[in-house]
Amino acid sequence: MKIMSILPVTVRLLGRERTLFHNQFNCIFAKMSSSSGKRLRVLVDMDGVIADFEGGFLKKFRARYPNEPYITLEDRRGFWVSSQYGSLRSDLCEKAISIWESKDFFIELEPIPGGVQAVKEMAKMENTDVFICTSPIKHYIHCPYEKYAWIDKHLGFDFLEQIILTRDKTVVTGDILIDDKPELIGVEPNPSWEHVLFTACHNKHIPPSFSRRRLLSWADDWRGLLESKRH
Ligand code: DGP
Ligand code: MG
Repeated sequence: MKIMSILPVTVRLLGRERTLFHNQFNCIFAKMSSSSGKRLRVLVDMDGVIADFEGGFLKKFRARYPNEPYITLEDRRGFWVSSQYGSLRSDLCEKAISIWESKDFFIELEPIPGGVQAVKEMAKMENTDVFICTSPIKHYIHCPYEKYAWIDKHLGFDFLEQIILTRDKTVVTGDILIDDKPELIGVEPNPSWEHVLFTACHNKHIPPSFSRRRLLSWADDWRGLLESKRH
């Protein structure tokens, strides 16, 4: 009986030691390589890049408000879902917000095809550090917890070390930030990263720009993109 009650604690502690060892090893290794300046730091956004926020929203909006008008993914324009719903009819703005403020919204988001696989693969690449850089909504009762739970579920427990939760990504340093939000603004006017726009239903109509590269999907050449930043 006693052994049975001690066992989960022991397993938890062993899990923690394994993580600590893994991190210490990574830190030492990171320092060794960074002295030669070769490590690449990749920041990957979550909603709209590896987790299907737009698809999850539309599915739950239609289920909760079956008699209300909605915007198909084809017709989505602009980053802010609530703004577009509000312009359809003013009360739809609040109804839209109620969807992502609900329990289980973030944890139940489907992975975007190829995203989880790509992140796992890049994390295994030599001289590469990958972080999930994501902005939680300010209604914090469910969202931050569920973002952690989503990463645990899809990328594994050890990947929890790689999460950066911030509402201002400009203060985070990195070589590249793969993000579907067209405008990333914050207190730092010159962020260290190159913003690569990940194509999403709300941004696909934005005309091509010389100054900003795109990743069309995870089937696109993300390996080449990373390689281009190593030189
Ligand atoms: P990120 O992908 O890290 O840029 O996070 C953006 C967050 O903003 C994500 O949780 C989705 C959420 N979001 C999308 N549309 C709206 C909106 O109209 N209002 C608010 N408050 N949040 C939104
Ligand atoms: Mg996003």
